[in-house]
Parts: sequence; structure tokens; C-alpha cells
Amino acid sequence: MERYYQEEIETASREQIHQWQSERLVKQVQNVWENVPFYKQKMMEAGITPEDIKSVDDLHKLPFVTKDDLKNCYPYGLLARPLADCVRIQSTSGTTGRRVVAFYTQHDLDLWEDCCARAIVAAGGTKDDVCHVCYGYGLFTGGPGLNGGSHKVGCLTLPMSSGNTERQIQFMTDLGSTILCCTPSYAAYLAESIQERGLGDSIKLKAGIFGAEAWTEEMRHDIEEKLGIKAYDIYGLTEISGPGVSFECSAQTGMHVNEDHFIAEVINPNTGEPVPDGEKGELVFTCITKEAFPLIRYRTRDICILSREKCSCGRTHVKMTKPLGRSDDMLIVKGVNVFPSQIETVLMNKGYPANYQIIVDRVNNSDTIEVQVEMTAEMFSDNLSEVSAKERELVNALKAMLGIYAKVKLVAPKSITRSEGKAVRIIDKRNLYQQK
Ligand code: DLL
Repeated sequence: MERYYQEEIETASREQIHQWQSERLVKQVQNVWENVPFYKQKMMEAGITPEDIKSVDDLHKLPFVTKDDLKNCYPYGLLARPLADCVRIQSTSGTTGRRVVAFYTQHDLDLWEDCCARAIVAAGGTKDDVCHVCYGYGLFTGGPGLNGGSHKVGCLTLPMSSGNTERQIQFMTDLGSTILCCTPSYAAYLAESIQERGLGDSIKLKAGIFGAEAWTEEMRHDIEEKLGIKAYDIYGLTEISGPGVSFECSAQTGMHVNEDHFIAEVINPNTGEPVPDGEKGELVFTCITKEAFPLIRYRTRDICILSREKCSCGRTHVKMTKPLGRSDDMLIVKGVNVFPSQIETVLMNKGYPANYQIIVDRVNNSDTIEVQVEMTAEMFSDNLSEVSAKERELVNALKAMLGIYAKVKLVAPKSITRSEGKAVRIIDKRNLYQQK
């Protein structure tokens, strides 16, 4: 049995969790009703008052909060505490429009770091570990969140931040990093760089905690093999706190949501109706313990499935699948729904590295999709007919997966820009025409 960071909480009975969630929800609803005019107005519009919320079973009566609400309330409209009680802000990685700004009191930072500490312990972390954090530091929550969690566990923490791969590898070998925290795409890049330098035997990594972007099981196996580690998924979003909203355990069959702090629901994105466990839908979170920025029924746009089946690790908190895509990441090409993860699965099953880009365009009023894929050094060849045979093979495999024709262009090793944070996989040129 693993050593738990907060065993009594993480293995509590479902009845106990229900009781905690109910008590905390009732308090939180009263709190936002009194302190955030936005919530009071929304609840009045829905014809409810705090008295209507007696337990977590009444959650569905509460109105949703959307990303648009956050934008309209920017920057202070959702604050539930005086600004003087807040000690930190973090912000989303979005590059267009208004960013989302989240506020934290000291209590909020503490619970967020607790959640990250649980994730590190679930990945086998102890105070004897050297935790190498190369998520970005700054407004992005990745670096600060895992950094705080690592301190709580008592690991020796290396606050590397992202970039400067040469220095990352040098510290990793010199200081004997044992746990690596970064995006999966950067982990793949680091693995590639370590292999190229022939330093595989000099690194002591045993586990990786990778998240902040979509990654497939195929990519997990590839990273695990190249780095000789166990790779754990971690999920979160700035609006709800940051990384650690949920995390994977040794079972690696989904991520446990920290249910003492966040209530998870899955809804039908079209009707808003809750869907039962085991069914796919949009993930919605309610923050029941946060002080400064407690979102209620926040629609994440991430599509996933919840499961309350018994987990072999002993934890009882509900598990969510990896996000199966974002409702706003899904491409509609020629009327067909295309998720980048489907394309990644095909590429990796055929032995290609996870270095690819998807370019969607509109030519003569018809959608086109091109997948540019890097060859490995071993695959690379000057023989054009060999390359086009490989391209045809991928076109057929993609057609079988997606149901539509996607052009494939194999490109030379290292020609696709590597990411140090979240990878940019999709270039949708159709959006450019719309903005004109
Ligand atoms: O990405 C927080 C984070 C940092 C999570 C480090 C894990 C590790 P945002 O920048 O606000 O926050 O982006 C949140 O990223 O709604 C998902 O769509 C996506 N995402 C986060 N974790 C995962 C994951 C951070 N494990 C958005 N798998 C979320 C797939 C993920 N997508």
C-alpha cells in the first residue's frame, strides 16, 4: 500500500464524502449569495434562494457559470472576499481575448498545494525525492502548483520552469532528479534529447507527472519506455485552482477528483442535464472550500466520463477519464467531428513520434485537412516513392479512424517546432477568414 498524504480523506466512505460535500455546498451557496452580486442575481433568475440547497443532491438546481460569465465579470466581478484578503492571482494560458484571472487567499493556496501534494504522493513521491518542475512559472498555474505540492511532500524541489533544455538535462543528471513535472509534449522532447545525448543511463527519474494538455495512452507508453519511468496524468484548470483538481494513482485508470474540495458532475453539453456515471459529457466543477474565487457549477468544456467504481489503490474519490477532447477543441471538418487525439493515436500506433501538426483550411468552399508528421531519423529516406508509400499507408489508417480523407505530409526529423509548454497542434486557417 502506498503511503498516503491524507489517507483519512482520500479513502473516506462515499457516505462521508456525501456528508462533507453537502455541508460545504450549503455554506458556499450562502456565502456567494451574500458576497457576490453575480451569483445572487443568477440564482434569483433561476427562481431559487440558498434555502433550496439542502444537500449535494440539490446541486442541479443551481445555474451554471460559463467562460463567458468569467469574461464579463473580469477582473473583480466574481470575488467572494475583499481584495485585501487575497494574496495571489494566476491566469489562464489563453492567448486570445480577455484572459481569465483567478484569485487566491492564503487558505486557497494551501488547499491547492495540498491537492498537488496528493498527486505527487500518488505518483510515489516522498521526502527523499528530487522533484524537477519544468512547467512554466508565473501566471500559468503549472509551475507554482507543483512547486507548492512538492514542498508539502518534502521533496527537494527544483523550480526549473520551462525552456533551456540543455540546462534541464544538466540539472537532471547532476542533481539526480527522480520526479519530472511538465507537459507531456515537453517530456517527449526531453526524452528525445536525452536519448540523442546518450545520457539514458545517467538519469535517475522514476516517475513523471504530466498534464495541462491532451495526450494519448500511446504517448504515455512512448515516454515511459524512453525515460524508463511511470508516467502519471494530472488534470486541472486555472478557474478551479490549477493542477491537482484530479490526479492519477498507481492504477493509471483515470484521475481521482479531490472531492473534499471540488464536486464533479458530467452533463449533456446540449441540454445541461446531468448524465449518469459511465456516460460521456461535459465536466462541471463546483468549488466548496475555496474562499476568494469559488466557482459554482463551472462548465469546463472538457469532455469526459466519471466512474465511482472501487479503485485498486484504495482511494474512494470519483475518477474521471482523461479529457476525451474539449468541446471547443473538436474540429468539424466536412461536417465530421475530428478530435486531435484520434489522429495522435493513429500516428503513434504506426510508430511515428508525437511531433505533428494538423492544418485545416477551406479551399473552393470545401474543408481540407492536412496532417504534417515528422519522420524519425530511422524512417527518413531520400527515396521519394518510399516516402509516398508511407504517406499512403497513413492516409488509409486516418480514413479508417476519422471516416474522411486527410492529406498526409511526412516531414524531415526535427522540422516541427518543439513546445516547452502546451503544444500547438492545430492550425485552423478557416478561423482567419472568419475574423476578416
Ligand atoms: O493547464 C493547469 C494544469 C497545469 C494542469 C499543469 C495540469 C498540469 P489551464 O491553463 O487553465 O490550466 O488549462 C486548463 O487544460 O480545461 C483542459 O482542457 C486542459 N488540461 C489540463 N490538464 C489536462 C490533462 C492548466 N491532464 C485546460 N489532459 C483544461 C488533457 C488537460 N487536458
